[in-house]
Amino acid sequence: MTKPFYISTPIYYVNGAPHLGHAYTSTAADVLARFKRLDGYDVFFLTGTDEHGQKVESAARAAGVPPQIFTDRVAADFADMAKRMKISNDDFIRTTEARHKRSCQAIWQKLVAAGAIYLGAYEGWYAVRDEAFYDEEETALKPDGTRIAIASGAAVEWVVEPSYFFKLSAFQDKLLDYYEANPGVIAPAAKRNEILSFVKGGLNDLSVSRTSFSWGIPVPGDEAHVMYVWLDALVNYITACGYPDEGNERFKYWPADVHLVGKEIIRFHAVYWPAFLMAAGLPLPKKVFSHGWWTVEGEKMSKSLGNFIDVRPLVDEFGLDAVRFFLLREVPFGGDGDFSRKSLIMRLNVELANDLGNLGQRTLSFIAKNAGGVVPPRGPLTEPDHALLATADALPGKVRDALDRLAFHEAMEDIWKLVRAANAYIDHQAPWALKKTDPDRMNTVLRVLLEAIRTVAILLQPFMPDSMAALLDQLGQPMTDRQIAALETKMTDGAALPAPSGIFPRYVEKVLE
Ligand code: ME8
Repeated sequence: MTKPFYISTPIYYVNGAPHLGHAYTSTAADVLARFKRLDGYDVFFLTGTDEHGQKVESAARAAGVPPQIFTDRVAADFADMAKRMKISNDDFIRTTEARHKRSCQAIWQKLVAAGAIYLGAYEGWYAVRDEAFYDEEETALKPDGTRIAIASGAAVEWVVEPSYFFKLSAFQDKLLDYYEANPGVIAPAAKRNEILSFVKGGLNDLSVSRTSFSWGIPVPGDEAHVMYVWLDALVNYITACGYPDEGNERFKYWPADVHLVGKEIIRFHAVYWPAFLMAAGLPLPKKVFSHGWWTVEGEKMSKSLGNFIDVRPLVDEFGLDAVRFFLLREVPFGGDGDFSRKSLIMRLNVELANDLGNLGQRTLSFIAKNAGGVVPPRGPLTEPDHALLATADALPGKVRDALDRLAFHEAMEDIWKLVRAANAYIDHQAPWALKKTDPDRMNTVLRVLLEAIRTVAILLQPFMPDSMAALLDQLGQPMTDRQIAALETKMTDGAALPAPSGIFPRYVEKVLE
């Protein structure tokens, strides 16, 4: 039986259009999902949209359309972005779906039955932009007299309303035990420390319903209340597994192996979510990984600057795989990064066109011209052959290990070490010089190169699915044999190779800056 592997992205708010930040998380999750599938896992990959709450309701009002029509429209745009980025999600959940309402109401009842929910009144600060409550110490007064949340800069307002509360305060020790027993559960380490000190500092009960607006899931038995949008949103991860029907086929995927999130929502995922699950008696996620934030040309993306980048025009201009490659290559995963056209073009030209594109192109066209267009047989191996093949053989393990730690940049760097080593190997072995003097040796050199290129192509499929499919076609690798395990079998002597063509053209900036 294949092992299940469940990875999720956050479900994105539909108050605005999808942008680079959303595409980033989804692409990273997609790379891991694709890698795990290639590595023999039974993967469930979930993404979707977060459609309730005050923020979405007011965006719909500003657009002058009823919230359901508004969310239908924006959710379709998110689904389109996912499709254009070739995100291979197995489901796309929308929190306005009937299955989700049922699931949220069921878990609510579970929490009530467990004695974890009580009726009270909330009085305190609330930031609509973050859909979050803040203690006074977490806010600051600006010189103009308005108050903001220190962490995010979002405006807060004083809210007084009846509210149901979740007894978060009762979960402090249980949460600390959970973190202690599962050292890798919150990553990277800096985030783990941040969450640990937050929880050690003591937890207040959490307001989990609102009465001042109605765009949400009604609280069962008290329909004047809608559920707090974060409770509603987090539950999506089990709704998609069929909750409350725990006998559902999908339930085998729960608990999630990785919830991938941006750094600003780690607290919701690493504190509130496990506490809700503990109260409901459900298994807890195995890992919550938070990545960093992108700025654009040095600026934070914001409504006021109007500098949100939509990835789709970039895909049209540079090609899908170049964009996917850039997103995961440019910054160490977990850290912050900056998007600029200049660095995108640079990486595309240097690493894709020069390093990888050339390696494939010069090897394959040389074989087409000088080795009969077939996989050349290999003779006795020399020291440099062994060295290159040993680097290739060790690579699947290295990439697997890096991706298990969500170190996408490290996986890429390991792959590029082989690409660079293979380019240096061609230069030193100079197959063109062997053509007349020692054709058998030439064949061996070409064969060693082909094996190295095939290793690179198979391992890069999750990052660049289209171009690696094209490269594997050119290597004559059967469609049914492109799993990581296919690398355990050598290529077939004499197998015909189709006519090669370039995969990564150099990008020439059309307009000079
Ligand atoms: O927070 N850089 O939705 P959201 C990198 N609905 N990633 C970014 C980014 C940036 N500049 N901007 C956004 C929500 N992201 C909730 C989540 S989950 C149960 C509910 C990515 O639309 C990043 O993954 O504000 C971040 O966590 C997410 O989009 C926030 O999306």
